[in-house]
Amino acid sequence: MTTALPQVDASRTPAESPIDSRAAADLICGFCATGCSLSVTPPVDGIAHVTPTLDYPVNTGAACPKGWESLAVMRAADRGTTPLLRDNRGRLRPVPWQEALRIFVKRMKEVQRRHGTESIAFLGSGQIVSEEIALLGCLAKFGMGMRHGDSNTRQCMATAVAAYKESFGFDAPPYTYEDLEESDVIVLVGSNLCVAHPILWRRVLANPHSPQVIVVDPRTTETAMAATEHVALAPKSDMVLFYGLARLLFENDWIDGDFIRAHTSGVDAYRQHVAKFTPDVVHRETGIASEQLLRLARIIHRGRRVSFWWTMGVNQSYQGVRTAQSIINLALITGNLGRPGTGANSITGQCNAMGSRLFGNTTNLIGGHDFSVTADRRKVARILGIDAGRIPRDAGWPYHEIVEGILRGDIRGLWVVGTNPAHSWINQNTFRDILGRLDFLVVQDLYRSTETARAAHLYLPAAGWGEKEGTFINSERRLACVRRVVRSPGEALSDFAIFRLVAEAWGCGELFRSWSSPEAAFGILRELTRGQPCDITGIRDYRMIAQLGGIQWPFTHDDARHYAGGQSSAPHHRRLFGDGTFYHRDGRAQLLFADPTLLPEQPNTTFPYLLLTGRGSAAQWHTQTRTSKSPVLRALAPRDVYVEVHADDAKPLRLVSGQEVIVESPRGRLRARAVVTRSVPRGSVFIPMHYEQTNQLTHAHFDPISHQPSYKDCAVRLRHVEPWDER
Ligand SMILES: Nc1nc2c(c(=O)[nH]1)N[C@H]1C(S)=C(S)[C@@H](COP(=O)(O)OP(=O)(O)OC[C@H]3O[C@@H](n4cnc5c(=O)[nH]c(N)nc54)[C@H](O)[C@@H]3O)O[C@H]1N2
Ligand SMILES: Nc1nc2c(c(=O)[nH]1)N[C@H]1C(S)=C(S)[C@@H](COP(=O)(O)OP(=O)(O)OC[C@H]3O[C@@H](n4cnc5c(=O)[nH]c(N)nc54)[C@H](O)[C@@H]3O)O[C@H]1N2
Ligand code: SF4
Ligand SMILES: [Mo]
Repeated sequence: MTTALPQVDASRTPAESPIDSRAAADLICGFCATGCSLSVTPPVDGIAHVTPTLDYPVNTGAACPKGWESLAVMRAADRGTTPLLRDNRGRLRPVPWQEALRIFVKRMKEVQRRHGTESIAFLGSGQIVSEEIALLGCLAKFGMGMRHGDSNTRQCMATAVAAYKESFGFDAPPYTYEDLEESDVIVLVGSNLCVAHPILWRRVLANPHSPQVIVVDPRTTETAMAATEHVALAPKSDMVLFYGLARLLFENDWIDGDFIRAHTSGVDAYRQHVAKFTPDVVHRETGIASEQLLRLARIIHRGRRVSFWWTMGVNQSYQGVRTAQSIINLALITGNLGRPGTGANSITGQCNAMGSRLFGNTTNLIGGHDFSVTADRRKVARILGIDAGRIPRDAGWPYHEIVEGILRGDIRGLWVVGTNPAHSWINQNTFRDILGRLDFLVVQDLYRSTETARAAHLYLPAAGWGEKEGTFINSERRLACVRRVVRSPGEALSDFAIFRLVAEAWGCGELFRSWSSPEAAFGILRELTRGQPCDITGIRDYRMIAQLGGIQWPFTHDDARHYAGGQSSAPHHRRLFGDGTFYHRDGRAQLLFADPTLLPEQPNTTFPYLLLTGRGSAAQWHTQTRTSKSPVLRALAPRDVYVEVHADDAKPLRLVSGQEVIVESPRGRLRARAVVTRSVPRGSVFIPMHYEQTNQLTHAHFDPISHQPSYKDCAVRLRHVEPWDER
C-alpha cells in the first residue's frame, strides 16, 4: 500500500504560533467545567506562573489547588516527547512522526480491508478543545469511514444530555452561575460540590439571601455537612423521593398551575403516576421519614427562587435519565425555570464536556444535529463542503457497544484520544482483556505512562493545556479561550496538528483544507450552529470571546449587535427559557417519568455491602495522570487506595482505621486501607475513583436511554487480609 506522506516539521506546524513571552495571558482552566480563568505570567527563568484572574465573572480571583498547579503538572518526566511504536519484542520504541503516521494509516487500513470499513472506531474526550474534538469526529466519520465513535463524556454527561433532549427538546442546561447567588433554596442532588466544584461552592457561600441548602446524598459528604438540610436517602432511591415530593406538592396545591398550563405537557399523566408514591412508600424505599419529606415539600413551596442542581449521583445510574427528569419535573411543576435563582441544572464535569456534547460528532451529528435527519446531513455537508453521502445515516454505537463490538471481533482497531479507559471504564476485569483483543490500538495522550498508553501498539504524544489554543464551553454554556503560553516538550504536537497530519496521511486532507487553524475551525463550528438553539453566529473571533469575559450560548447576530464593541455592557450572565418557550415543536417542556426499577446487583448474604465510588479530594483529578505529577497536589491527597466503612459495620468485622482490608466484588478484588467513619451510610462503602484498582470491582450496567455507566452501585464484601493474598 502506498500513501504519499506529507512533509512533517514536528517542531512547528501551521496550527501553532510562537509564544509571545512578553505579555501575561488569561486562559481557562483545563480541569473541571467550572471554567475558571487563570492568568499566566511571562516566564521568568523559563518558568511561567499561574494565578486566578481577578476580574473574570466565573471565579473572580479564586481557584482550587488544581488550577494553581495546572502548569506544574505539565512538566513531568513521563510526558510523551516522540511517537512510540511497539516492536516485535513487545516494547514501545521511539519512531519519527513520519513513520508513526505511515504505520497508523497502514495498520488501520489493513484492519478495514480485512474486516470492513466500520471495524475501526474512536474514543474522544471532553478535555480537549472544541476545535479538536470536532476535527477528530469529522475526520473519523467523514474522512476515514468510521461509523462508531464515542467520548468519555458518555461516562459523565450522557444522562443529562438525554434527559434535557427529551424534556426540553435540546441538550440545554438553562442556568447561569449567578443563579447560585440568587436562589433562596438550593437543592443539590448527588453532587459533592465542595470537593468537585469548589469554586461553585464559593458562589453558594456568596449568596446574600441566607439560602436553605438541601443536599440529597447517601453519604455525609463535605457538602452535606455544610448544608442546612441533609437528605440521606438510600442509594439509587432518588426517583421515589422526587415522585413522593411531587405527590405532596400536587396534593397541597403547592404548584404553579399557570406555568404548568402554559409551558408543559403531560401533567395529568404525571399527577396520576406520582399518586402511588405516598409518604409510606417513600419511607420504605428511601429511608426518609414522612416528617422530613413534608418539610422538604414545604421548603420548596415557600421558596421564591428554588434551584435544583444535580451531578454524578444522578447521571451515573441505571435509571439516570428518568431520575434526572424527576428533578426537572419538580422545577417545572413549581414554575422554577427561566427566572433568576431557579432552574433544573445539571452541573458538568470536564472542562469541555459541553464542547464534546455539541461538537463531538459521536452519536449526535455535529452542532446538535441528528444523523438520521436528511436535512441535517445536507446542512452539515454544505457547511463542511463535503458530499452528504459521506455522512452516516445513523448515530453509531455508544461507548459500551463499541466495547462489546471489540469483544465480538467486530471492532478491531481503536483510536483513543485524551481519555484513559484502562482505568476509568467500568469493570476493568473484562475491559483490560477486551483492549488486548484489538489488532491495533492507538493512544494519543500527554503522558506515555497512562494505563491505556501502556497497552497501545502506537502512542502519539500530544501537547496539552497551555501548549495550544482553542475554546472550551463551561457548565453555564460559556465559551472561553485557552492559549499557548508554554512550549510542548520534544516533538509533542497539538491534537489539532496531529489530526491534520493524519488526514493528509490518510489521503483525505482535501476534505479538511478549510480547517487550517483552530480559529479557522472555530469559524466552521460557528456556521454549524446557525439556526440551532446553541447558535453562536454572533461571535466574531477569539478576541471577542476574550474581550467579553467569555460568551454564553446562544449568541446570535442580534445578540452581538446589542453588545457591539465589547464594552462593559456585555451580558455576563444569561439564562434560558425566560419566556417559557422550550425547544419542542409545540414550545412546551414534557413531564416524563417511569416506574423505578430494582438495583440490578443488590447486596446479598455473600456480598453484603453496596459500593459507592466518586471523587475523593479537590486535589485529585480522575485517573491522576495529571494531578499525580504535582508534589503540591500529591501532598493534599492519600496516595494509596482506601475504603470508607461505617463504624457499625466495622465493629463486627473488627476493623479499625488504617488497617488493610480486602474488598471483593463478584468480579474482582482490591486491597485498601480502611477508614472507619460515619460519613458513609450503614451497608455501603465508598472508594474514590482515582485509584487504578477501583474499577476492578464495578459492575458493567448502563442506563437504557443514555447508555451511561452506573458506577455507583455494585455489591461487595470486606474481609481481613490473609497470608496468601498477594500484594
Ligand atoms: N477534584 C475533582 N473535581 C472534579 C473531578 C475530579 O476528578 N476531581 N471530576 C470532574 C468531573 S468529570 C465530574 S463528572 C464531576 C463529578 O462531581 P460529583 O458528581 O459531585 O462527584 P462524585 O463524587 O462522582 O458524585 C457525587 C455524589 O453522588 C453521591 N451518590 C452516589 N450514589 C447516589 C445516589 O444514588 N443518589 C444520590 N442523590 N447521590 C448519590 C456520592 O455519594 C457522591 O458524594 O466532578 C468534576 N470535578
Ligand atoms: N468508578 C468510577 N469510575 C468513573 C467515575 C466514577 O465516579 N466512578 N467517573 C467517570 C467520569 S464522570 C469521568 S468524566 C471519567 C474520566 O475518565 P478519563 O477520561 O479516563 O480520565 P482522565 O484521567 O481525565 O483521562 C484523560 C486523559 O487525557 C489526557 N489528556 C489531557 N489533556 C489532553 C490533551 O489536550 N490531549 C490529549 N491527547 N490528551 C490529554 C490525560 O493525560 C489523561 O490520560 O471517569 C469515569 N469513571
Ligand atoms: S474549580 Fe475547576 S475550573 Fe476552577 S480552578 Fe479548580 S479545577 Fe480549575
Ligand atoms: Mo465526569
